[in-house]
Amino acid sequence: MTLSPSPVGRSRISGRSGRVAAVAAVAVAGLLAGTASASAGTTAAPASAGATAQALAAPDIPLANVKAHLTQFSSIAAANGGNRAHGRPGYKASIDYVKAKLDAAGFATSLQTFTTSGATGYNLIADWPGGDPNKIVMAGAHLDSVSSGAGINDNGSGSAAVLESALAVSRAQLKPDKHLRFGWWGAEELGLVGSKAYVNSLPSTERAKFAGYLNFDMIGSPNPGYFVYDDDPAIEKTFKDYFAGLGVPTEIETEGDGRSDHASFKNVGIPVGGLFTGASRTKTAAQAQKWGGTAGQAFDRCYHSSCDNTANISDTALDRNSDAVAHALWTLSAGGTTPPPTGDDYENTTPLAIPDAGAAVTSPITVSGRTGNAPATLKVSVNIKHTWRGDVVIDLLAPDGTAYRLKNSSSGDSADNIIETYTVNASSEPANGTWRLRAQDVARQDTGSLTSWKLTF
Ligand code: DTR
Ligand code: ZN
Ligand code: ZN
Ligand code: CA
Repeated sequence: MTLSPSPVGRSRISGRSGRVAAVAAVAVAGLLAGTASASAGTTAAPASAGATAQALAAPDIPLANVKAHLTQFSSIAAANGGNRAHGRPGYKASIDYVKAKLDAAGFATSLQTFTTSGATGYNLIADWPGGDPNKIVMAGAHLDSVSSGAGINDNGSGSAAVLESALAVSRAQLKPDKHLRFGWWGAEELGLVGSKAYVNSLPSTERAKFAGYLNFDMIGSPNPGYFVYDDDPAIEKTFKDYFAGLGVPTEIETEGDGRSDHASFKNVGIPVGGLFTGASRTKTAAQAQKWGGTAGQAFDRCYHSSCDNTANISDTALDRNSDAVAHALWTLSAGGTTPPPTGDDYENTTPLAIPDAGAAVTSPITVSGRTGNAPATLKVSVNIKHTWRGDVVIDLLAPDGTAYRLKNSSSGDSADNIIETYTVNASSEPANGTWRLRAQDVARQDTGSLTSWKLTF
């Protein structure tokens, strides 16, 4: 029988902020490239439900978990002379904290030592077992601070986001096509020393196995900008598509190469990319117009200062960037980089309002000229803008009206937007005919609209 979404009870003070908070994991992924045009169809008659879909996209990274790591880094600094700098006890304590989390989550970890400025430095490398060992996707962040403070934005933010994304890989027991590796670097503040030591330790045969290195250094600046490294085009597009899906404009990171650990990888020909929310440069009026925040003020007024503490973080920036880290890992470690052949995709890009706590709406795609049934792995890519995505129930309706539940409502999932690719076993359905996406907002307040959706056979 068709799952009938029941009105979701909730207490709320006003709008989304007053709702009862609850954590719900909702996956997010960019839409696939390449489309065939679709013609309009007619509204489907309701019918019995079918199988549930399984999302193939990154989970939401809980901001609370990322901030808990920042709290730990802050405590470590407080207990060790006020910093987590290279050669100081606070740095090794930071390494030990991160390593313990990863060991407990099933990663294969190793510590790499090096010497600089008369002190031993440490890199932490963590491999997620599985995936093609000849295609490595690596995410990294420097873990050291400057000696003047705890380094919570620089670079606790990047370190915590990469750590929590790795833990999300473990929670999901992800089985990516490519091999996932993670790195936390020492002595970046002394001149990218740790990451250079790591890359130099790799024989050329190992370097050739890297499909990409993703760098995250300062991704929670209190007066944030949203900068994407403009190095490898595929990596850059992955990040830009993600933020476009959130409706957040991005700019190319222009502080120049060599400013963080991705340079060590780029210098040996490994494709790189990454995210940055800004340091001591000043936010312009135009940037404040598109991103909010304060024009004429530095993106991070506490850059390399003692006030780079847990108050020196924008939760919104840290949340969005942490989710972007996970999105990039899931996306770039998945199968081949070639999109499905054009002609197997059918897309409807006609926007459709989803009435708040109202009737379901449907958007049609008519498929013709195919033979036989739809595949067991029919991909349904959905792009819905909504200010409280937990309100929305989504079904795929086959041409004969059979409904396949893609997403249930989840009270309290207050995050924005649904950008997700579902996989549906539609092998019992003839491919040709008019398929429909049915969306319903089942809770009052907060509303949204379908931007586009796509079928990939
Ligand atoms: N060098 C980094 C901060 C930094 C400055 N510009 C960029 C551009 C891209 C990433 C990081 C940075 C540090 O102080 O750690
Ligand atoms: Zn720094
Ligand atoms: Zn940094
Ligand atoms: Ca609503």
